[in-house]
Amino acid sequence: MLKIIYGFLIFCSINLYAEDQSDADNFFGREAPVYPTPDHLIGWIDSRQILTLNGEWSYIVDPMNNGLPESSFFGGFPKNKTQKTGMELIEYNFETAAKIQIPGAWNAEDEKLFFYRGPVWLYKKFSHSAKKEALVHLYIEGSNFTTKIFLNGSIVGQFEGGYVPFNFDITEYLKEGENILLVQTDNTLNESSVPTQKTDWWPWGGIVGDVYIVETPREFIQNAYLQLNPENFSEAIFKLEMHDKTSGQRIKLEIPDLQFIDEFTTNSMGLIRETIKINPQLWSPSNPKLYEVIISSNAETISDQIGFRSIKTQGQKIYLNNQEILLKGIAMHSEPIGIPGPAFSKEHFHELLSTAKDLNINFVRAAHYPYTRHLAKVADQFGLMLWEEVPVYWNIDWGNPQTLDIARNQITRLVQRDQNRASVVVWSVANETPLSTPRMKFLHELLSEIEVHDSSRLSTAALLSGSEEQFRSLVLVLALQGAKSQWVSPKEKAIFKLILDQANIPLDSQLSFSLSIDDPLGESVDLISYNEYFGWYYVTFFTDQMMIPEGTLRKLMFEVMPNIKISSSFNKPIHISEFGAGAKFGNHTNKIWSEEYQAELYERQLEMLSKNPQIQGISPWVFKDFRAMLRPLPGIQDFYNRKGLIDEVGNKKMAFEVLADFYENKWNKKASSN
Ligand code: GCB
Repeated sequence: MLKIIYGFLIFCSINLYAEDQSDADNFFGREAPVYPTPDHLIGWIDSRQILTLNGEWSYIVDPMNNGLPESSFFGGFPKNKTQKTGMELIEYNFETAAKIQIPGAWNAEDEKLFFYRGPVWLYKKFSHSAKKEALVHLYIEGSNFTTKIFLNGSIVGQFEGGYVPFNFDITEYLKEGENILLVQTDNTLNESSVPTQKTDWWPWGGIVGDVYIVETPREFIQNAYLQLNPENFSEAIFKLEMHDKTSGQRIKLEIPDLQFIDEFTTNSMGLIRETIKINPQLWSPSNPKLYEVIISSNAETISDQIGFRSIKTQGQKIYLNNQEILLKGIAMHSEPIGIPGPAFSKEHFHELLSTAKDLNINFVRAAHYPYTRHLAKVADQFGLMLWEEVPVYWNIDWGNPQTLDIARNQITRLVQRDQNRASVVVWSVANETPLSTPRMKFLHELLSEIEVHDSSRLSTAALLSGSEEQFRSLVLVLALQGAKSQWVSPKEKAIFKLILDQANIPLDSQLSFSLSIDDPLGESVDLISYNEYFGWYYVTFFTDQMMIPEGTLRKLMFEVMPNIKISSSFNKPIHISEFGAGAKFGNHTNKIWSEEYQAELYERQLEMLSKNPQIQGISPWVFKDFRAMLRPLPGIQDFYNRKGLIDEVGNKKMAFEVLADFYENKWNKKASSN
């Protein structure tokens, strides 16, 4: 039999080779079918009629990507061919395959897959009997990074780009009784994906958010927006959108606690745009008041808990509900405390945020990609302001329209999902992206996309700045400090003096280092955000050049840090979106990687930052040690980025208290106690 197949293969391939190479390629694979893209996002998901598919799924690893219908000669895994007589040749079996928990990442749940980057198939059986008049959708809260979906052997569609929710109408593929859902997730990143190939966090693969079967009426409310009118606190702006542009639909809006009830009718585009009169208590960190909001049509009712607040900047200040506020923040990754893999559940975020609250924060930077919707829901309840971000990170494929589509889609879905969360006060479109014209164009597109959906929050990006020339002057500041210091060795002193001589700087001069954040994107964002690593990375740039031991330069850097000036030519508030140092919990050597070094760096940084009046917010890097492929150092990192204030299981490092004390006792109490 095999011989015949091989004979047939050889015959065909020779034949095809002679005619056309692309036909030959098709013989070994097939032409890729069309994979539809997801539908418009369904909002208010937690109040819909849902069947959860969370729980145990089967999985098969497919490193050669052989299971797709287009890449397999035998039709691929979606056929889900099963043994009937014992004579069928089948080389996979989902029924007997290993099991995994969804939501969850296969590279966290299966040790063998820890470093694996490629396709994995996930399989779930479920029974469902839908109402006749209903539409049935498959909703996935997040799946990394390319996802292909098959239901009962049919192609449902594909979603490119991870972390954000998407849904498909699956009504036509559903069967009464047992259904088989097969999802291929591929966590490979490449130069045109978002994020791009290289990131300082783990590319968790799989379905990393809730999976629901959602039933809606045929004419259903797609999404609705209800937020305070920033111009008038006794008004809210109400926007609603019907699926399929259903016009003339009567919609009732109720906010029982405010005794508000009114009815509206959708226009010819299936939309409502209204200003309503309410007089809510405003949401703030000290009073995170949420109101139940109920929206109903004659076919369905949806509801949510919504807080009302305003956020804006004016000059170099930030205002929450028209009161000046400092953003006392911490940056995070979406990884739970003590559990390997990504954070996805209400419980995960509850624990993360309640532990982070011990830092006396009022703000969290949720870096570098969207987390599941539970984060902002918990933050709403906790009174924590949030920065949400898309994974446009480092140098991505700026000129590629497909890359832009992925990023645009991510920001749109994030905004559509979290537009009613009072906690979300900042949308960030990028992190540390090197300056170039295509980069500017790309990021402007993302900023305009936000503007289309929600202009009520602050926009930002963690910018890059500091020219080579600026940093060269830091060398002189360090040399001057060194030349004047008592503890520096005579040999080192001689080098410092030589450097100063060459630059014509007398020993009795006063020098301090000034950094100006002038990235031209600053023009287009509300908040000038900047990541800086004084005391950690920055000295390593100069050690070779200056021929001075790194230890000496680190010490000098600590001495000069409190006088460093940070400003921006844009008359806007600055947010220091990152600073930090690595430390292994329990390492008390006083050297680099020790808790003491990290704590001292925090002391110096906080002194420096609080002396710079344009800085109105900070979110040090980072709350918890997180998984990172870029961090192999044995015994210290072991593939964790160790800049956490707690380690991966929750042990607090010394710097934790330094920051908590700063926020509680030292940083402009008056303005930030809002
Ligand atoms: C950065 C990046 C962040 C890294 C961090 C670090 O500037 O924004 O993703 O993890 O530095 O630890 O180096």
